[in-house]
Amino acid sequence: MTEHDPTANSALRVTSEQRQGLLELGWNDALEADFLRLASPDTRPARVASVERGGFFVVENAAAIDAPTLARLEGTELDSTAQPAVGDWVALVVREGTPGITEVLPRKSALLRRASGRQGRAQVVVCNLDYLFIVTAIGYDLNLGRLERYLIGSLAAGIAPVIVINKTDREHERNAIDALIEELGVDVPVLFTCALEPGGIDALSPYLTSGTSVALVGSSGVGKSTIANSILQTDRLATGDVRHTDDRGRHTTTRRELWRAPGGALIIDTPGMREFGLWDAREGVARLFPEIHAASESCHFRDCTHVDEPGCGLLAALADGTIDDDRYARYLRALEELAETEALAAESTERLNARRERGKQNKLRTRKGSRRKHWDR
Ligand SMILES: Nc1nc2c(ncn2[C@@H]2O[C@H](COP(=O)(O)OP(=O)(O)OP(=O)(O)O)[C@@H](O)[C@H]2O)c(=O)[nH]1
Ligand SMILES: [Mg+2]
Ligand SMILES: [Zn+2]
Repeated sequence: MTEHDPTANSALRVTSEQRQGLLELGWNDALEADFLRLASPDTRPARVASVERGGFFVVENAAAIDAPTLARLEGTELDSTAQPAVGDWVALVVREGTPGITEVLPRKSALLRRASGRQGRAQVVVCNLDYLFIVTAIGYDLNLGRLERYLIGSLAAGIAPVIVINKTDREHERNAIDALIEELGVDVPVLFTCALEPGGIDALSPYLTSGTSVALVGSSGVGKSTIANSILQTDRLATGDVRHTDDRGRHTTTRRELWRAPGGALIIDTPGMREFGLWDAREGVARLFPEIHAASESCHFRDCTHVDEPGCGLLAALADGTIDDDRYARYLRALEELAETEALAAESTERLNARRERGKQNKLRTRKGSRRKHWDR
């Protein structure tokens, strides 16, 4: 007798025809191994193309992107970051004609940000990306701090960032932009585009190979959907005007959506973000400021805040000029923001636990109460 080998019938679980369709969506051997190991035998793989209030639009091949299936999540409720997000790979089952998601396959990467509101919760922006196109535009949006936040998020998620500076047809000083990029001080590709001109996005081509997943993120109005339309060679994505006074867009795109480009890349357009709040991104801060992070490793106190502690490696490096004042200030600001979010998150967890505990107590009380009523009768 041989032992049960879950991969033995892989040919039956993912047919070659299915696999062909999945490859067009970015499927690979590692995903297939995870799927065979984790998903129940009556399921098949699919990718989340968009999320609606009532469920998740999933696709099983590139053609289905135009007519995705609405599936719901089955079984126990997952916490918010474990819920399927756009770009996720899931296991799909059809029960009584209704498609359901039974499993979210392990994510290769997930871009997280702090959800808007005071609660201190995380939000998954997109999953399983090869590249993150951080889009900004010549004009008011061009800003060092903004770019840095997206870079930190991207580096923390393990997604290769690419800075895209759009609207090069506008009047601009190339020197000033080069200076800004230099100030960023990271070795990240910076590409220039003009989404309105034919050939204006050619610089993106090397990143858009078949099966590659790319998301466009950035402020409203910088031209994400215009770029996506140009990549997809359509005009299906809505685009909108910007205000003349400050270049701000009108939040034309309202949901994240995955599309397949003619060249085979998977493109995710996203709604403009007012702010990219950092979440769980210490790793990203360390990668964006490697020289400062390295100096901090020699701090005497493990929880050193690098402000006035004795034996601070960072203050020493500042004093002897090995690290830059401005970068030090930006590094500290990022860490402060992360500490603030962590404190908020801890508070909400505490509140949630207290509420759960109260709920349990109330249930016990009503149960006791109803029993007593029984006896009284
Ligand atoms: N001058 C110029 N305008 C552009 C360029 N690309 C896009 N636009 C314009 O910028 C405006 C906003 O473009 P969208 O593509 O809707 O911007 P978005 O980033 O998708 O905005 P949201 O969906 O609101 O997040 C539109 O009027 C576009 O025509 C460009 O390269 N140059
Ligand atoms: Mg848009
Ligand atoms: Zn220190």
